[in-house]
Amino acid sequence: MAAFPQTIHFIGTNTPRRVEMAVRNLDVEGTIPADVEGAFFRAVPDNAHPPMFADDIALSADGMIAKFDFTGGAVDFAIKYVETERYQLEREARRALFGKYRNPFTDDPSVAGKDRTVANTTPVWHAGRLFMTKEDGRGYEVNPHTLETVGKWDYQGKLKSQTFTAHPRIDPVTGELFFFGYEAGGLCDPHVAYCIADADGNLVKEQWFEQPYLSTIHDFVITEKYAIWPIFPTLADLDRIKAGGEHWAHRQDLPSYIGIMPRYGDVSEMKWIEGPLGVSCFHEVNAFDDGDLVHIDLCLTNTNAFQFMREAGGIQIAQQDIQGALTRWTIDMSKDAPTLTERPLGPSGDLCRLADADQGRPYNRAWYLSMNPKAKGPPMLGGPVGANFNCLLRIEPGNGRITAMELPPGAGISEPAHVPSKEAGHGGWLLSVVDIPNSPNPADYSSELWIVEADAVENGPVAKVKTGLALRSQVHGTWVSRERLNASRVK
Ligand code: V55
Ligand code: FE
Repeated sequence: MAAFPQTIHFIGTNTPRRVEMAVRNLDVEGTIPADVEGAFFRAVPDNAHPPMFADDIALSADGMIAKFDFTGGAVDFAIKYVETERYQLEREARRALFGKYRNPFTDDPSVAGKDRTVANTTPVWHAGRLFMTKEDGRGYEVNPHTLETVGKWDYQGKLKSQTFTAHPRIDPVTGELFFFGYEAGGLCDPHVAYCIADADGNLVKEQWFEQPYLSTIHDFVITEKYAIWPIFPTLADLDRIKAGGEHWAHRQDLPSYIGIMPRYGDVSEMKWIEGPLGVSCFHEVNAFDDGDLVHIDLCLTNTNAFQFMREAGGIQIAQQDIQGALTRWTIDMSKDAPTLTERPLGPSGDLCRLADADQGRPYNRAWYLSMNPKAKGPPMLGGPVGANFNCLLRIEPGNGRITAMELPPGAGISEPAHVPSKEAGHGGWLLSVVDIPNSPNPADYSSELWIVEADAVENGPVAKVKTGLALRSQVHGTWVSRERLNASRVK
């Protein structure tokens, strides 16, 4: 078998582990809070086979679904591949058959026309079902108890979009799932499907609109009144893809835009508002209505955070030189032609987390990951962009108050999940995997799940769950309570 390339996509916390397993009764240091009763699901890209091309990237790796299960203070761990069509074909062949990231023209001819998605980005829970999602295809339903793959999810044949975002938004009051899919009609289609599934999981609305350019739309936001797509100039080009090149190339010279329409409205009501040139964002924290004003809080950078998307656009900026800020964009919807105003809220960072109850509403706290300016030495290698964050921030966007949890030297942290508390006035808990180096060998680290009081991150963890393993980096995770797990559709 060919070896894995020794690039940032396959070393450090991106070292292929490829092990499906289940371990019971992990070692717990400290006490698991009684509120933490349920499951923390994580999406973990982990190549089942060495890639076809040496310049392959972490975003192409096969999706694994991982689960930390919390029952009465005991913690069990399990991880399993999502058995996508692609995974099954490659398992049968015992080698990679799909080529470059989002480029079907580089595939082995035997898999022409087959589903390329690896379902490796976000576990999504809605209406009693668990899905593994990636923006280039439809989601796959997964059994939340056994982690076995149930199959591709298309709302009983109703969904027309060929894609489903890894960042849908659930309204905490109505229970509706608001989602979209871009390149909805297939490769390089400019149409975006905007969809709503009701609280019972029925697809009740699907409309398509055209985006102003062929951008990568990773996330979107809702408010009580609006559905909002901030988009950024990282663009696809069919000729480049046909020539075997990259799907995405970033452009510093083109504007960003906000597409905004009433969330229960018609796509013909969409307004496009121009934003700053050359900026990029993968994740919005939240958005909310404030009279006629709409505020959108986003993890903004001055260029694309992924090196391969910058390089395809001829942009040479080292990872550590990227500038950014947690940023608030505000628009006044009482104007016929609204414009965008911008102000910084906090330091640069990404992998933000909002309490589910605050989705689309005015809010006074959120969490995200950042680089600690006081940390000595280089960041821990690995993760989607090749360098792991090393600091967890809590921000009060109303007043700018920021508190931080720092990590041991050289450690990396992945996106936190939030567990609400049943105790009135208590802000709940954050769960986050922290990878702590054991030796100078970047593949040698210990993965621990830290539980932190959500409103007192500066105090550090109240409990550490020791896996005794070096786990491959996750992308996103989600918390599902015991009540919801017990009421799952798949038993
Ligand atoms: C992202 C992640 C992806 C992807 C596109 O975090 C964007 C951003 C894990 O896969 O395919
Ligand atoms: Fe994401």
